[in-house]
Amino acid sequence: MATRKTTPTARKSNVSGDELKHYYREMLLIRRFEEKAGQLYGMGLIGGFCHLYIGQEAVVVGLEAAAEEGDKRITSYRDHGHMLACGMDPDGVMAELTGREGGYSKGKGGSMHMFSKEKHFYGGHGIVGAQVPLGAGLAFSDKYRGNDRVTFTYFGDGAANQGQVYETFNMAALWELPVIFVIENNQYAMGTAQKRSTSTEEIHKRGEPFGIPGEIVDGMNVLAVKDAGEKAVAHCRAGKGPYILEVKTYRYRGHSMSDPAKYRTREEVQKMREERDPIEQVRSMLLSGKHASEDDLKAIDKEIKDIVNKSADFSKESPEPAADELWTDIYADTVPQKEEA
Ligand SMILES: Cc1ncc(C[n+]2csc(CCOP(=O)(O)OP(=O)(O)O)c2C)c(N)n1
Ligand SMILES: [Mg+2]
Repeated sequence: MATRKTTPTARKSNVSGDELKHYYREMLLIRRFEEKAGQLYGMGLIGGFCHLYIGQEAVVVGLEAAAEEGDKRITSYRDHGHMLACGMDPDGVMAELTGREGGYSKGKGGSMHMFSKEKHFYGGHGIVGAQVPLGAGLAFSDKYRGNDRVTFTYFGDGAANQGQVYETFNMAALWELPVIFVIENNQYAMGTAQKRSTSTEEIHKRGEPFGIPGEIVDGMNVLAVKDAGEKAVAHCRAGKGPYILEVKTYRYRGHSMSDPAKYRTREEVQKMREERDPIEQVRSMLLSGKHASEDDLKAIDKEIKDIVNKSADFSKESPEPAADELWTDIYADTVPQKEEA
């Protein structure tokens, strides 16, 4: 089965300034939003678990650039970036983090349990790997309905060692489901480095026994991610079945908010930030290609800061849900029907 490496500098020369600015803005929104979430957590305004996506922004922004209206996405608990990248409202996401009525799950779900039917975002899942069969199920629903939508099913390098992933690979290949399995390989599963937990470094090859093609992608380079995403999407839309993208990335912050980080050195993190940061890469492309000036970038920074501050204000001002909300939103009251041809 074909596997290949994506060139990190893919399409550097023919990318437009507007496209680069779009990626810059989207990645910066995620980064600033997550930094603010970290602050609110420190202030005691966010309860429970909270897993930040800082460092991994190019993965979801690159893949969203390859998606079209109606495509679906589902992911793990490290999910705020995915929500923002698919166009969910930062106010609603932040208010859900603080457990308020204005949140996407009316304050009843929190960080790991948000959904948007409108944006085709199916969570937010706290059980490691659980979203993988669900993602194949979403793809099955599209195949059943006869449309050409694809589902992006994101999971981590740690989750990739779970049995249910391979049961899913088997069914997805057997039924030629339009699902892209995106392995966000940030090199750690909580405090366990990939080399301690995983028998082979090449997770993208794990689809081979099922006939699923896979490739490694430079997840710190948004252009490389978009290119790989477009290829995977074309494969799925053409009815050729599932595709695996192992996107090599890195998380700068702890696994969740309480992480002593004894499993890696400060120097390792610092080196990644200094040499591979996805936002800095786009920033320097914008400046060196004269697509934007320092002042243009400052204006974007300000625009993003305002959006994030507004979401933080909203998340503090929105009231807590009423106690009788405990009894609502438990069962679905409509069953989706097959679309007319
Ligand atoms: C079934 C299950 N086992 C264990 C856990 C505890 N746990 C939460 S995150 C995690 C590590 C997952 O790592 P990875 O898949 O690499 O994702 P990352 O956190 O790096 O994004 C573990 C073991 C869980 N939530 N669910
Ligand atoms: Mg991981």
